[in-house]
Amino acid sequence: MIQINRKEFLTNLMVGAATTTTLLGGRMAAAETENHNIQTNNYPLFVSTWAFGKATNDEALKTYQRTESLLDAVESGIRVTEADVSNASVGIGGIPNADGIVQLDACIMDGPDHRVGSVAAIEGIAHPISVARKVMEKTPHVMLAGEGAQKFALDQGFQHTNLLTKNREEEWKSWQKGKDKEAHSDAHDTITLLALDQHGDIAGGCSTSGWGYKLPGRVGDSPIIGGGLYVDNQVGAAGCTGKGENCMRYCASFMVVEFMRSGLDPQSACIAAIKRIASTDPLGLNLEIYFIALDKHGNHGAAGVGKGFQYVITTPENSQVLQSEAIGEGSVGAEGGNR
Ligand code: SD4
Repeated sequence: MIQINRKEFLTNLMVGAATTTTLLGGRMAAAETENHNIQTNNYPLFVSTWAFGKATNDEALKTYQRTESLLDAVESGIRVTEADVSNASVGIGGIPNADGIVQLDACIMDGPDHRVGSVAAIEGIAHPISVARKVMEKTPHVMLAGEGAQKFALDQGFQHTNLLTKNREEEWKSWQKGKDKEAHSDAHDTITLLALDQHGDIAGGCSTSGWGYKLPGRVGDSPIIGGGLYVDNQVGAAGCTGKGENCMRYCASFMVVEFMRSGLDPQSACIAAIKRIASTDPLGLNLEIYFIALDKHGNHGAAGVGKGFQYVITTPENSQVLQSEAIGEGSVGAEGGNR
């Protein structure tokens, strides 16, 4: 079992805090680090998970330039990924659950008013991010799940859509015949999108079909506020992708934002959250979790376990796929120690 030594963890945090002091010392200092600091005139800024987030960000930027609405930008960007049938982990074409039914999770969060809308295990609706937004704007609730979420969507005018594509159905059938009926744990790639405008306002959203061949009714971290996504308009935002169970159990996105509140820059906050979780969890670093984060000033960062992961940064000047910081197995102490 890989565990982090408590003293080592505290030392790591102090290193992170030192980096932050440099960052807080001035924007030029930050620009010289690897923290991808963004100039203040380069807004809006979009940060999303995985390389497919580039199309998401590009659409979000176009929408923002037309509407000046961060929520419109987040919704329209995520809809691009949801509509991509070749993407096996989001929206139509997503991997189904163990019964061969595609169940989707999504949420959206509005920084300035701290409003949230979320849907979980919704079936037969192609754009759960848009349903989540309706939950936020048209109901007094935060989250709708399962049949209730679908009924609400149909009442709001969304069309019933078959989300299971031929390819995914064939794969599911051969999975069913296979001896190994374990859920397809590596078949998961949420789109999570964080957005910041020139006023310092923040919004975010995420959408996923979740863990492939999951138990029917399983809900991941993506629609759970503080788990898969968290936005605090005073501080910044963070989102998680990967094995949702390992984010939900720690309110991981909330944790990243709270680390930023306490002074860490976004990348250090992502690293600190991973190390914090690994320091107490029996899984150690075998967590399969990946974070993106941005702060109110346009600093952004990412980190994941193992090989890390790709994420995308987009501004009006540039849209680029970056490789996150990777927290490798053993890099935070494999000898055990205090938990
Ligand atoms: C889930 N976190 O349902 C999502 C899936 C994901 O990269 O993000 N995969 O657990």
